[in-house]
Amino acid sequence: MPLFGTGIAKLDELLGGGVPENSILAYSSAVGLESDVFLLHMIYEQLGRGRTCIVYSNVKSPSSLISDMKDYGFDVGGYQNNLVFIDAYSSLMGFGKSAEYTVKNPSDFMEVLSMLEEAVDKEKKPALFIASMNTMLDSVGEEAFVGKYYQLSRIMKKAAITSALYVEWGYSPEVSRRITQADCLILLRSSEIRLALGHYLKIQKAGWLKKKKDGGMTYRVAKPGGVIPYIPKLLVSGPYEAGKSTFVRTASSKSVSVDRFGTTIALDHGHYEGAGMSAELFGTPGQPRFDPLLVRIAGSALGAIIVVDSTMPETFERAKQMIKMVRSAGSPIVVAANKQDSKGAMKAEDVADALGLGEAVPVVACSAIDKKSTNRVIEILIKMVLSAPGFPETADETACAEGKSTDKQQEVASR
Ligand SMILES: Nc1nc2c(ncn2[C@@H]2O[C@H](COP(=O)(O)OP(=O)(O)OP(=O)(O)O)[C@@H](O)[C@H]2O)c(=O)[nH]1
Ligand SMILES: [Mg+2]
Repeated sequence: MPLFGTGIAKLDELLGGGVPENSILAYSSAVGLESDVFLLHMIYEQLGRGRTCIVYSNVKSPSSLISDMKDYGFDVGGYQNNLVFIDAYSSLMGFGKSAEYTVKNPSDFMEVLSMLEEAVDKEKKPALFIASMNTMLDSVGEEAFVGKYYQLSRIMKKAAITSALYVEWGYSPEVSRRITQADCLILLRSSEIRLALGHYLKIQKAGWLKKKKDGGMTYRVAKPGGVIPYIPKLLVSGPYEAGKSTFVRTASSKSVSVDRFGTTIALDHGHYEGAGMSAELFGTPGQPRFDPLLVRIAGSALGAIIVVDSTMPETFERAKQMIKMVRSAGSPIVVAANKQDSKGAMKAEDVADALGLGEAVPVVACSAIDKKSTNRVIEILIKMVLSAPGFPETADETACAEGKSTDKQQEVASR
């Protein structure tokens, strides 16, 4: 069964490779997010694979949609022949005909349906995109929409793949029921409680996945770039001289560290990019006088790396103490058994035994001077972050329940 890519590699990964043929993929977005970028990603992806894309455009004119795509870096100039618009916007605005298919009266559901069907039949197995299902709903009225949804659904199923966007302006239960009939439902949200979390998506439904997926993906939207999987904060900490600054420096494309006589006296900061993901790394100094800072950053980070010097077992007690502090914040932790390239370094398994942490905290062999090695640690942590049960809602709820949100908001505000 062929799988259709969303154009966002990390999301495809979460979906088990993509969305199966003849599925309806619905993005259901909170109000006020740049959610149409998800459809634009997929249009660009499918055009790139040589597939004809039909776009039902009822929020913008086809030309402004094309110019939006260009802003995100999706230049469709070479694909004009495979990009077919059903313009349900221009007639509404009194602009006249601008596309191959123009809906004269977007509030006439019968006209909308017959034009969609005509286009889908003519193009033979196209990908179909409904740029805004809620605008369609508003135009035709709820009664008609609910009453004839089965017809719309039948047409959408004729396409090789359909993707539709809903912005949640508040639906009746009847409408919600239709939306949740989609084969794949992805919720787009922004976090109000944990401000540093920014935007995230959550896969609410994807029937073809054998195992129900927990978790989701945090992201940011960039022009160009579109949806970029993004973790706003990962903590890097550990005992004195363990290699935290080296870790952040090696792992980052850009990094800053404030050192005095070789020891860090302020935060290390670096920007990580790898495996279709980017993240901000924040390193705290190791001395106990900075512990309040450690606890504070752990509280707003989505995951933590504790770097330990595998040649210095005498520092493990301190490492355990730090892990305990970070653990109380509830985010996933990975221990980097660092300096594996040094003589006398204990193996990761032995470091794990000595720390006695159990399976929830993996101990990964690492040499902070080697980028492959730092990337491996970060990738393991990111996997844990994205698949944490209920993520990222749980993070919010935990923060809320623990009354940390004010703290977090203050911290973010003061950044
Ligand atoms: N051989 C080897 N040396 C390392 C490695 N990681 C760090 N070092 C060295 O260990 C020393 C301490 O590294 P830093 O990165 O400054 O450690 P830190 O944890 O930031 O130290 P503080 O900020 O002072 O707590 C430096 O001399 C590094 O070059 C490693 O993987 N292998
Ligand atoms: Mg340092």
